[in-house]
Parts: sequence; C-alpha cells; structure tokens
Amino acid sequence: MTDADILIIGAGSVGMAAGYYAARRGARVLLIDEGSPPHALGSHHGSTRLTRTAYGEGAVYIPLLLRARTLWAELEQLSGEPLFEPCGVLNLGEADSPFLAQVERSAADYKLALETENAAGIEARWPGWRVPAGFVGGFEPDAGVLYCERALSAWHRLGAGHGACLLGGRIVTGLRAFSGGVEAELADGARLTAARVLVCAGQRVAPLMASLGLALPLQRVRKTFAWYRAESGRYGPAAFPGFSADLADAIYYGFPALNGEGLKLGRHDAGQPLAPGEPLLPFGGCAEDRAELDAFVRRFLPGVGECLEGKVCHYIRTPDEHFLLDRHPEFEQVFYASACSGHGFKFAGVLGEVFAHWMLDGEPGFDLSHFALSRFGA
Ligand code: PYC
Repeated sequence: MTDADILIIGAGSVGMAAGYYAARRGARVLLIDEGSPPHALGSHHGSTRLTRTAYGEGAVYIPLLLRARTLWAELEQLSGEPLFEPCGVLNLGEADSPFLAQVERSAADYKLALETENAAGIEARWPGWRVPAGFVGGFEPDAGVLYCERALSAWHRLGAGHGACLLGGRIVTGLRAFSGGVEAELADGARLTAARVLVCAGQRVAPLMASLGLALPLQRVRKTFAWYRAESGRYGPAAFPGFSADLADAIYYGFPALNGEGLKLGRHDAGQPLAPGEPLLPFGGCAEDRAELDAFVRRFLPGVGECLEGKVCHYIRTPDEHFLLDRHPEFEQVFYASACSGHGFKFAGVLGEVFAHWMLDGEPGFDLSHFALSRFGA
C-alpha cells in the first residue's frame, strides 16, 4: 500500500488547488512544500493577481478561463471569503499591438464583453490615466483582481476538510518511478510513495523531472513589483481598473489601490535570469528595480506618488511563454505542471481541477496539446 493515492510536490497555486479537487473526489492526498504556504518563496504572494478572459496570450486558453471563472465563484462561495474584486481590466497598448488584436479576437469569438476606448476616451473614463495619442484600450468589465494568498488558504482549508494532508518545510530531492507508483526521496532522508504524482514545485520541477530522465527547457527569472502611494478617489477600484500595458519595448501590469495598500505595479517582460536555487536579491538590489516602475508611473499615472514598498518573486518561463502541462512519456503515473511564465495564477483553480481529473480518471477533460513538451521537439 502506498502512502497516498496522489502526491503533490509543491503546494503553491496549482498544487494547492489540485490537492483540494483530488481530495474532494475522495483520493488520499499528500502535499509537500518547502515552506508553509501561502508564503513568499515562489510565485503566489503579493496580495493580488489579474484575472481576464479576453486573452491576449492566445485563444487556446479561453476554454480553461471560462471554467476558471466558474471555479473562482464557487471557491468564493465555499470559503465565505471575498476572493475577487470586480473592477474590470483595461488592456492598454499602441493601436497596432498584436496582444490587443488577440484580446479583440478572443472577445469576438467567445462573445465576451469588451469595450474599446481611444486615448481621449480612456482619460475621460478613468481620470487616473494619462495616455499618449495613438494608444487604445480594450476594457473587459467582467475581469478583475483575485486575492492570491486568500485563495491558497481557502484551498488548503477546504482540502484539509476532505482529508488532504500538507507536509510543510520539506524538500523533495529526487523521484523514482516503479510499476504502479512513484517514490519521492526527501532532503531529510525520508521516502514517500504514491500511486500518482503531480510535480508543480516551481523552480524544482526541472531538476525533479531530470531525476526521471526528462529535460525541460525552463528558465527561472527574478521579477519585482511594488506598491505606490495613490489616493482612492482616482485610483481605487471604482475609478481605476486592473490593467496590462503592452508598450513598444516593455509590458507592464497593475492593480487599483485596494484595502489601503496603494497601487501595485509590475513589469511582466525582462527580469534577471537565475539558476535553480539561486537566492533572489531583495527589491532594490538591481538598479532597474525602481527605475523601470518609476518611469511607467511618470509617463502614464500622473496622480500616483512615491514607491511605498517593493517585493521580489520569480517566474519560471518556457521559451514561448506558454504553459507546460504534461505527463511523463514513459512513466504515466508522473504528471507535471510548470512554467506558467508569469500569467498563470488566474488558471490555478482550473488547472488544479484538470490535474485532479487527469490523475484520477486518466483524462484531463480539456485539450492540453498546446501545452505539451513535444512542441519543443523534445
Ligand atoms: O497574466 O494577468 C496576468 C499578469 C499579471 C501579472 C503578470 N501577468
């Protein structure tokens, strides 16, 4: 008899959700994490994440996003906690932005609400913005902001109610597949077995899958984000939506001033490449940390004041910045989810459900071929 039906390595966003959905189906679930989630060691901290459905990254994500919406609403209701801020999301960019064109195509193909504004229309509707002529905005009113740590705590609590067990402060150093299961070796020498494993431990996914003979083309990068002083009149959620800004030379994202925390801003592209395990320099440790965010504030957000606080996190990126969601080609009991490339949190619930079904029923319930390792010729 194995220690668990399902072992989940990495109880971050996808892992914690998968633990909940698998336990809700009656599976014996064991989750292992290096910390005590929610924590700031991976990519699920910082209070807020955008959620949007008219998706500039590609139409292939939309079926998942439609299911994600339903699951976020269900999680909010089951947890009894506010998890979603219905402030809408403004997709901003130059008129010829391919990202904006894809947002518009997505909205048209899937009949999603999307309101297009030119620069003057954006400034009139949301007075916190100053937008150069030639920019356009696609406003998605049904989009908004998710509270990330609260969501993790909700999956944890609800999963525990169905018997899911979380071992925090433990690191898995290697995996061995055997007929009918998998064995995980922990840094303290302990060994755990399960019938199926989901490896979704951020920077540890590539080394763990390498221990099973699979090379994944993943790049870890250091990213920063910061909160700025902003008055709630112009920058609160009633007057200022979440946003993404696709500029000629950079991509930014941001959030209204919520719960007295200030306006949060980050840069989505660029970042500093990191080796697995390399410690993150704190915010301010690289010259560009403040400079690139301040430059965006000065150019676009005239009423926003000084930087209050900054934080660091990491992205795990694939070469094409699309997700990597797959099953080991030789060891069918091994599943892995990684490299959401900085745009994954909104999918955490649906990916948790997808992997729970895939591991328990043998079918993910969605076409995931676009997210397979084979697209890289491996
Ligand atoms: O995908 O919405 C998004 C996002 C927010 C921050 C970085 N990416």
